[in-house]
Amino acid sequence: MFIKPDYRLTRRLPFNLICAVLLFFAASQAALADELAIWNFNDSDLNVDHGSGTLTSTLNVANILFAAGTTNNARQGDIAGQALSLQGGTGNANNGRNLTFNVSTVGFSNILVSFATQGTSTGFNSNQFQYSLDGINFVDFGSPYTPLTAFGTVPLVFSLSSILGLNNNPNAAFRIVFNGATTSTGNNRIDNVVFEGTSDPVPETIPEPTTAILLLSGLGGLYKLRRKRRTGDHGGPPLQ
Ligand SMILES: [Ca+2]
Ligand SMILES: [Ca+2]
Repeated sequence: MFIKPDYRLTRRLPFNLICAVLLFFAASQAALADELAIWNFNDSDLNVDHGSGTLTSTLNVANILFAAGTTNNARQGDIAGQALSLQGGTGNANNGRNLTFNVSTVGFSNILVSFATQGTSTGFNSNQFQYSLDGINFVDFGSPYTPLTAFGTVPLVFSLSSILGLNNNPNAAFRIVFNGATTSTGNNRIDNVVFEGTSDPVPETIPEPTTAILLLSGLGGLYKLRRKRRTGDHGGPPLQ
């Protein structure tokens, strides 16, 4: 028994394909991650682990160590692994020295910085968070903080949404200045340093007229090809 092909289904194909293509373009514009840069220190170095950014330190290299980390503030399935462990150094030489993170915020606003931290009783206990709009001049943000003695489950969070100059800024930088260490081995661990923000809306891109014509003519060609194949396969009547 001859079964008449459902040509209505075939006729709907171009419209469905056009919708799929337009949805793909829309999705590709909207798929912007909120996390700009993450350091989890699990590979025991200062290189960024997710996203992009750089981390430098003015502490003596001998006092930049790595020790057991935490899942407090861990992202993207990161394990506890290692944490950065900073010591006071001989003569507490590292008091007043810093970690500096350079993280471009281009395309983002409402910048949020968070990390897990803990310290020993003779480690750095008066640490100042700072930000910079030009990567050179740093400004205190909030009061100095004292790390708890254990990582716990709640990270320190610095919400910088009120600092509009940090939005969409290729030169954005962030710093922790360490103070208060009273012994050479007194230490402060830091783990899962996360920089995140709200992705700025991307203007809708409307295809150039020539691009749209090429796209539609390509789809039209595909449509005709499928119709020919259908007709040949089933011997159905010509459609036009
Ligand atoms: Ca870690
Ligand atoms: Ca790393």
